[in-house]
Amino acid sequence: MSKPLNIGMIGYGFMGRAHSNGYRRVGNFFDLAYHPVLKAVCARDAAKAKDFADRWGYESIETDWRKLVERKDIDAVDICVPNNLHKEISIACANAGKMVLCEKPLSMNVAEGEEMCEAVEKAGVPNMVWYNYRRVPAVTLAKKLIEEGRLGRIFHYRALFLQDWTISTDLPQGGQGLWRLDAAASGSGVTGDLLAHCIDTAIWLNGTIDTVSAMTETFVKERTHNLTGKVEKVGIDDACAFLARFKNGSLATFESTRYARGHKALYTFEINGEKASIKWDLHDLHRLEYFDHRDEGKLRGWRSIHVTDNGGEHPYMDKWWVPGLQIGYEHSFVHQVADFLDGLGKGVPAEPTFRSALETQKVCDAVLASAASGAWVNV
Ligand code: SOE
Repeated sequence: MSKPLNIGMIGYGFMGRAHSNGYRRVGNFFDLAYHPVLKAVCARDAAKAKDFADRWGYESIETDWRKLVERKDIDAVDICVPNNLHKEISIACANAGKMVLCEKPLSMNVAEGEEMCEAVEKAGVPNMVWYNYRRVPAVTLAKKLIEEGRLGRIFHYRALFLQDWTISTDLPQGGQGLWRLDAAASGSGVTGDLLAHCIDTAIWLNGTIDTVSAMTETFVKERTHNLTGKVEKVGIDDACAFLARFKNGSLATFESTRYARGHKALYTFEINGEKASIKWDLHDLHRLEYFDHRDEGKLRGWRSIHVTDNGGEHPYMDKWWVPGLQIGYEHSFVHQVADFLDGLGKGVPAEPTFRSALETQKVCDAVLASAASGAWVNV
């Protein structure tokens, strides 16, 4: 019999839905020591909280996050609110002895992240940050291939995350849905929102990033602020590109923008090793491209692995349908919930913990510092 784990969700936007879907579906597909119980959702607007609770099956609502954190019937708090609230809520959760699952990026900056790590570690509460792309089966397979040494020495890492949704100068900044454009709420633009994903995957697959050289640009300098109604300076980076050196000696390029007309969420990475290379593309997320130089000459070429084999060869796929039938974006969250619950059962923390996610934050801070100074910055 699995044990209940009572979840309190703070926030009800896009990520609130993605995580709730993960909690609801996990028990249908995974055998775990714990099963999530959707106890309460918190939003300042009671009608919106009620609507969300009804749709997703939360038992109750709160309109003040402090009340939710203090509730005796909540075991784990899921933080799905803008980045400027992550620190205060996480620390309150730790002090109240609650487990914390925090949406990415961990924090506004490294200093905040350090405080958050100290709080959860001092309290000894399980904690995790939602870097969901690690749990796309093709990405997890890439990790497995690298760990098996199939690529050999790694020379290059190349990552892109391209979108086009903020090109219009009429788009306001701030408030629900658009807080990502407001530096006071988000901390940064594409660096914390999109490159943080690329950096998390890169560190996971290829190890520590030592040093970076970055440039950023804010193409639209002023936007009306939704909360004040005034035209205000835009403080986020609309685009960011950086060069990096990994500790293992490999070189990297990272690029992200919300101004790449035609691209919606084009997250891609390519890794070139001495013996083999791999490529992945979020728009075609169930495929992993693999080139192995050791293949027989006449057959050598890029192969496109459809990562849907449920015979135990492809990560997570034994839990889903039959070979050849795909899963998608939302399943990466189901997998992350499954790994968190599995970790609880086994007493092994699911990655990335706050401490691991702080490494990504350090790279983000170094990237922004380098863009500001024009110099190479050590992470
Ligand atoms: C931004 O548009 C966004 O929703 C990010 O906030 C998510 O983290 C990313 O996965 C998709 O794009």
